[in-house]
Amino acid sequence: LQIKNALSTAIEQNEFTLFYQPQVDLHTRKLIGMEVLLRWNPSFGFVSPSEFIPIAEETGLILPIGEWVIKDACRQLKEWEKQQLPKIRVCVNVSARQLKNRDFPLTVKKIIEEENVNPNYLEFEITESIMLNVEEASQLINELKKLGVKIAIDDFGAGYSSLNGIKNVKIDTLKIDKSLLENVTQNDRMLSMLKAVIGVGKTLNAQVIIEGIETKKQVELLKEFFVIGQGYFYSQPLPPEQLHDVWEEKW
Ligand code: G
Ligand code: G
Ligand code: MN
Ligand code: NA
Repeated sequence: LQIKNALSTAIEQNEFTLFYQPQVDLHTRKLIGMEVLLRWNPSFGFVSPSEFIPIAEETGLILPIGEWVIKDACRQLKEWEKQQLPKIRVCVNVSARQLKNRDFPLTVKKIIEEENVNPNYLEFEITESIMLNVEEASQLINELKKLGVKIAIDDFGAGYSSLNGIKNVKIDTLKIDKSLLENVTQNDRMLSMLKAVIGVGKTLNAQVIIEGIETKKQVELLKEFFVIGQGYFYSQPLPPEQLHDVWEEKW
């Protein structure tokens, strides 16, 4: 109950911040984007998103919170543009609950206009589970794509891996779940599976992101597949004030 109450006033109390985790092209070694990860610091201490996001979803608070996240990420995008940094995209996680709200595309359109950002640099990460209703999901994705924003399928290969769900929609990015990276450096069978899933992404003409890269060895192994990497090997998620160096980094 305490968490619920605190969550309902978290926006007005300025308790949310956004952290950003770099995404790096393994081949060109350039920074191409950042995943946006919400952080909450209420007066009683840090609460992890895996704890509060489910509560926000149950209570419906994910709607105003999600809107705040998109807005703040767009403001950050604008700020980087002002600083004339090389262009990168920001990738915002969205819950099924947000996507099921009929007004979602309109809300996104309003934010893009108000914050005056190029929608091509805004990507939404959605999980495959929303693809369970393929018809509805494809319609929504197409509506979002008309605004110029990009769509990524998150956590691909874990949970509901429905190829049926993505076969008819034009997705921009396939993010392969970190569980598929486990043991790839020791286990040929795991590597073959990972390669096959990368192949799915390529077949769909999507950019492929491998999540959870933690070692140099994994990078060496994956380089030849022309994928994008994200994970602690490159960087933890960081607050904006600690991100200055990531543009100059030799990845
Ligand atoms: O760093 P990490 O512990 O942030 O994230 C835990 C989980 O919370 C991940 O599954 C991530 O997708 C989710 N998450 C992080 N930020 C957001 C957000 O802004 N919105 C939603 N819906 N989920 C988020
Ligand atoms: O569900 P989603 O993929 O959006 O969540 C990403 C989650 O993975 C976040 O909690 C983020 O902090 C975490 N993460 C990012 N990089 C790594 C990594 O290299 N290893 C592990 N184990 N987790 C990571
Ligand atoms: Mn994600
Ligand atoms: Na993911």
